[in-house]
Amino acid sequence: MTVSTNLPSFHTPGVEDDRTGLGIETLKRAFFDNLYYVQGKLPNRASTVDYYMALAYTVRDRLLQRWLATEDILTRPEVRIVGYLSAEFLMGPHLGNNLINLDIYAPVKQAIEESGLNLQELIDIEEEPGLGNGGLGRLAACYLDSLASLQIPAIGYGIRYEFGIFDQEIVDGWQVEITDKWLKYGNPWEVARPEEAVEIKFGGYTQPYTDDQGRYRVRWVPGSTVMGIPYDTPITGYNVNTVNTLRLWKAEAPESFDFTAFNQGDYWGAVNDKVVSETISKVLYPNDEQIQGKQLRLQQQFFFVSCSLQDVIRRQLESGRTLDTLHEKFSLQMNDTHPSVAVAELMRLLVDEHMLEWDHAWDITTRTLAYTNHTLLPEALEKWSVSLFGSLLPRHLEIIFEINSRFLDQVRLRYPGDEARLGQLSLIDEGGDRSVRMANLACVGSHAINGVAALHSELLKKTVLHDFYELMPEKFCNVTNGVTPRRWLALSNPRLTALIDRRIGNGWLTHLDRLRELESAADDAGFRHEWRMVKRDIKADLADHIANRTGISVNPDTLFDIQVKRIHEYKRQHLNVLHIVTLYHRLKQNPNQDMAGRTFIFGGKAAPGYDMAKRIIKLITSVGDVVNKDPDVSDRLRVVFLPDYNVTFGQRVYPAAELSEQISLAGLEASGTGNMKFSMNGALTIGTLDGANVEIREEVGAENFFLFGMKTEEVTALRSQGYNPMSYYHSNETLKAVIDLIASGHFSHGDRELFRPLIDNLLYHDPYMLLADYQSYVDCQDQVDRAYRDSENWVRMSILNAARMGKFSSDRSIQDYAQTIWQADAVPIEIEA
Ligand code: 73E
Repeated sequence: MTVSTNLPSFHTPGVEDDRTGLGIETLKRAFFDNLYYVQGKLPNRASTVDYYMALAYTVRDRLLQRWLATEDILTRPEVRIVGYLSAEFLMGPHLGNNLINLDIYAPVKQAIEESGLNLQELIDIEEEPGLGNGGLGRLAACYLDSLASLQIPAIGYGIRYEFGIFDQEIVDGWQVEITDKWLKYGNPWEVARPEEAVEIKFGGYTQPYTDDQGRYRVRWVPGSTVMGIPYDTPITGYNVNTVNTLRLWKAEAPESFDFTAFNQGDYWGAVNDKVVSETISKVLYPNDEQIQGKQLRLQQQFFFVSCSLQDVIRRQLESGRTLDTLHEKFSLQMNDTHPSVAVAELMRLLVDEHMLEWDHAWDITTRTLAYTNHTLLPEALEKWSVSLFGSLLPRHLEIIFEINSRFLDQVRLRYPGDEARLGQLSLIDEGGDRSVRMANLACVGSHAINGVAALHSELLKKTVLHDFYELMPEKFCNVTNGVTPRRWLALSNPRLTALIDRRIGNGWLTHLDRLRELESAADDAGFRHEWRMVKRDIKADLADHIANRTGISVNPDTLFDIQVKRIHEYKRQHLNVLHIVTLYHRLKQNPNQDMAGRTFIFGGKAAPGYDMAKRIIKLITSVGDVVNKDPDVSDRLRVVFLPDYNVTFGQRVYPAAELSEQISLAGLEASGTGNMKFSMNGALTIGTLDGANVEIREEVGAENFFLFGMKTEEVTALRSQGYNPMSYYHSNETLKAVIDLIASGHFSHGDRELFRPLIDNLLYHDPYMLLADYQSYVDCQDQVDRAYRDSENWVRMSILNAARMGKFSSDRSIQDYAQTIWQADAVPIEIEA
């Protein structure tokens, strides 16, 4: 199906429109026009931010026709829409990405340069919308890019947090959190749509009643109301007319409030109600995979889910359809359990508000919703205490009890007398303080359940969702994660992109499997030389950046060994540190030790309340302080912790990497996506058989991947056998020396207490089994060292890594979702000239 739009055009033939034209003179005129009329500035008074804003509006003008055309086709009854429900969208800066996707980078660069400005400077000044914690939020952003690029009509639904993920500063080696004021200068990419605001209710009580047909019904009498105001951001597809929408909801107090209260003299009360309402979308919870069970978090979840479902229902009815066919027009994907209250809210909307029969509503609900699980970590499984849930959402709690009762009846028929299984499958955890299990709710209320990498999907079936798998195996599937090569190659690594273009032509950015055509180039010495030169230049740029940001000078001719991701014990940044201290110890013992110089680069945020993670940051910076200043080693070892790792910095760091650290304990990293970004940019991986590492290794070939560590089955076996970390400490002389060195205060000015919590945890508990994997890791790192010194072969492996990453384009992931879960098709849009 190709659709053309007949939206009115305001174009006068023969005259380039200031809002759409792409001629250099037109672009310049439009740019200064926006500076004057939108920013209200003359060039001699304008700051870089003003120029950035003027350019952003100039670019936005140029996508509006396509955006409106895409919005227009959503109203057609036959067009199927994917709704991606996610509490996080970690979009990264928009300007550069839109220049690439609209294919206007070159003319805009020329226009900006002819205006005496520097395009890169304007791109760099954009404050990124950090509305996510890490991989899960960034995945949502990559998926929006691919949905648009594949011309699949889609809407991303989430929360417009006023404060996104905090900015990280490092003070005296420790993380300090600073509020992220991303909206400070305004946001040129969003359009508020207050006319499409919806009402969201909380609290109160429920009341049974009989309707005019004599049927038993329930009415919810809420205790309070807030408004959800949609803010839309255009999501451009790459070289296509599709421009989808990211719709983020902001919470506001209903307007009527303040006036009545004001008239009654309760000025404080009126203002306070407003403050309380607006708190809902105030700040992103900065915890990655650690649930705190705070009431505000449940309010946020319900808020954006209810806003989005009401929006979906409005669109369904406005397209001329009835709610009986909601599942034919919409497919709604729940990004983890964060939006899983959607199961209960969609039932409530259909049954209580739109008067459908329960069974009919249930059929529609389960055919509309699907659930992606992103983690096996027990501390990330969402549960809400029944009393908290009931006080905030009394009607939803009743609905969940009803769903549960009907569901458990079916389970009883299938497994008569199996009380233990019933207890496991129940939506309610009856142990201790009773709680609602959101993963169970999501499983029961969805027609599809997927994990995010092959290994993860298998482990889901064997462990946390085992009973659900036995009961409903047909719902389970795998969709391995992917990342968008537009942002993670074309935008972030233009030099490598140009080199690849010269070798294999273009077209590969949308058909990433075509990178395989580079395989033969790996044997071409000339090409290897060019590849090496590109990497060398980018490393030099990163070295400059590191010097500016931290004052640490690093040598671009050393091996750039990089670990960037959230700081978490299961990701084992401290295993990386044990290796660094091992090398340090070796060099101190034998200063003539033959080894390639290495620069270890770390980046990542710790959840503000996660003491162990914050101490790991302090350990990295402390080891760096000693190593970088020690003349015995500092020509061969450098350790850098780069503050405030985010999407913008990721775009600098992946292209410069030579070794990618993916060293989680096997079975704990569901997929990982940084691993893909590194490898696409020609870094080799040192990693465990965990998450998507397994599939990356399959694709690039075992000989081009540095594998170490226990496999999941070995981890399970060791644990059940009774793991004793101390035995590794006593039986491994180097390991003991390394741990003793840290414990002695060598890296903490003699303070033996600073790292004691970390060391004691390793020696007495070691839940992530660093000590068990230590020797295998160090041996593997020695292999890396030898491989790096055979530089021709290293470059060969680097080229082969990039060449074989086609599978990990998010385009492939989205095609998998579209075929197996959403049944969604491309709808190419024709725009009349
Ligand atoms: O392995 C990653 C995965 O690549 C996983 O840890 C991450 O999701 C990525 C994308 O699939 C993830 N984040 C969360 N759960 N899994 C999470 C949980 C609670 C709050 C915020 C994020």
